[in-house]
Amino acid sequence: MTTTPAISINGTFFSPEDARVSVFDHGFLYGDGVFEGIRVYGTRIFRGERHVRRLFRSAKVLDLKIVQTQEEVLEEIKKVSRKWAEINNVDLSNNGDPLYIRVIVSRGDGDLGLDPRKCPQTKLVVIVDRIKLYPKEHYEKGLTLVTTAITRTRPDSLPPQVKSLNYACNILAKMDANRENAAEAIFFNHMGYVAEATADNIFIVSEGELITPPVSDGALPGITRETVLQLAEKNGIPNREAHVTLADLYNADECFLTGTAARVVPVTTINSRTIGTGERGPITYQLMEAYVKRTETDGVLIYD
Ligand code: PXG
Repeated sequence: MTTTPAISINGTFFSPEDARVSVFDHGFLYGDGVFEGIRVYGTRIFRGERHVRRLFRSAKVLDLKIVQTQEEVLEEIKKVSRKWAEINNVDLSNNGDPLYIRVIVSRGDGDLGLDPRKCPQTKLVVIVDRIKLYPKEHYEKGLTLVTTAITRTRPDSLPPQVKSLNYACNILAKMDANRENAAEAIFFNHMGYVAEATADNIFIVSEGELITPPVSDGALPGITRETVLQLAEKNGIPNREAHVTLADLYNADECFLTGTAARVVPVTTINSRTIGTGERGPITYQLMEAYVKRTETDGVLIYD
């Protein structure tokens, strides 16, 4: 069933045909802006406040002055989600595929120079539509990954914590994955430690312990990552943030990726090496199940 996206720009609804931004928008001209990808399970915006908080933290680094407060941005997301249900005549409490929310804040309209002072007002765009889950077989058989020679941006350049509109490096890395028919590519940082994948965080399990690279190694502070670390803690799975090397990846007992779109997805091959037994590992499975359960209860209600 095709659905119609619900879209607002600076608080005003637009049809998909009329939802347009200017060619002078600096998000378009320079990638000058930030974004979030969020999921709605049932009527709950999963970790809505955490996503909005990260949006503002990304914006702070770029000195993007978001006109709205965090509460107002969350309200806007709720409003557009309700609008989606209304225009598509869908009862969200009746399950079905989750919704996907894309929140973008761009520097706004300026001139052809890159000086951000020429952009008087930031632009807030919220797009809501349904998202399909990935094929079941990814979650059963696990993904094949490769490493990429593209390094994660250095913290003294574009800090990797910033979820900016500039994904050129991630796209180059993704092309490396595509070329080898792999699902994803793994970035190293400028020091040679594993950072993350192009749109997901990475975890390994080694001798019963869950390990993920720290944010200071170039991992985006993923909301799914944060949730998985909390679930590990709650389920008594030893966990820590630590440097991860290429050899650690190859020798891991288990490996998985986390992200809003992918959720928790096993990895069974990296650069032609079989990871662990080559099958989805038990701790990975435990966390996949725990994560899905968490999405059923955790979140900001669209209808309060
Ligand atoms: N690392 C990077 C570089 C990302 O872009 C993640 C990790 C996972 O973070 P969350 O908070 O989602 O657990 C991301 C996620 C999408 C989409 O449509 C998501 C991202 C980028 C592009 C598209 O889900 N970022």
